[in-house]
Amino acid sequence: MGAISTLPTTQNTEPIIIATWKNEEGTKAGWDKIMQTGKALDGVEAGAWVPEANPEETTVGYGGYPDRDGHVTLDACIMDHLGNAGSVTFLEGIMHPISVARAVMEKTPHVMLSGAGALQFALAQGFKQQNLLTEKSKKAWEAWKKESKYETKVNIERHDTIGLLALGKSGEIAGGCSTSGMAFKMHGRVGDSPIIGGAVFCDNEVGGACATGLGEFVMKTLGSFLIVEFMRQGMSPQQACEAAIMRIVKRYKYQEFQVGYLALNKKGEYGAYSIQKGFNFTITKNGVTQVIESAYYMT
Ligand code: SD4
Repeated sequence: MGAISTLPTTQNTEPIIIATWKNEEGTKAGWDKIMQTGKALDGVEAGAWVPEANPEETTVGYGGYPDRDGHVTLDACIMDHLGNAGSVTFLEGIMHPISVARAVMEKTPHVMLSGAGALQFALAQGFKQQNLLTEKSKKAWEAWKKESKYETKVNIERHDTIGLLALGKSGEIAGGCSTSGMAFKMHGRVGDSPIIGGAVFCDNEVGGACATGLGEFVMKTLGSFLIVEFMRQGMSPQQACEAAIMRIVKRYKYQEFQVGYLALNKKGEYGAYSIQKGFNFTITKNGVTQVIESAYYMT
């Protein structure tokens, strides 16, 4: 099943930003920010802001589909080249959870704040509280409630959780992720997206990785950490993504769901791999933005 394929790579340390799915506006915004401040971390944050603020985007931030009780609950995390990390889980009413995660990283001695405590912290930091449930997402939830069917199969379909990796002007790595999680999830469910080592991991000696898809399987295999460790052992970003997907495929016998990984090493080489067809990613380098289809396991 699934031939291993190699993606084009670069050998330089020019800035670069890559994101899960088709996120051209996000990577362009991130690229512009890196050009302005030089910093990968700023690029990651600016890149996540775009889908977070887009009401048409139903898997991230404002306009995200709610949980089964009608609450839009957000997960996000961010990690810098020094190994600092911040994350928020189960956060309601704040449009830019990536920035709250960054504030957790920069302004508290902690890594993760959750739920009411994360909201309290965000408000104290000056973030504004607002209703994130749009009419469109409310209607989708009301339609879903008629059957209330919870199927992980849905994750094979296209999603847009944004995971980002960037190299800044000094060649330093940063990563981040932001999502409203699985549509119509159980109230209180937290996915992989705020888990450092799950949806995002960076090590400035090696590179970084990020994830999208059914978070339960990313969490159970600590996918992004695994990919970075595979790269440390000498694998290319592509090989490392493939090995991390194979870890899931071999360990869990069924594959009726989607997981997609991205990896970027310090040379600016990148890779992507998913379980199912349909995963793609966006890259901006040298100011040029491209959407690329990922190789995948299930044929
Ligand atoms: C989650 N990983 O909450 C997220 C979902 C996702 O695109 O990636 N959707 O499990």
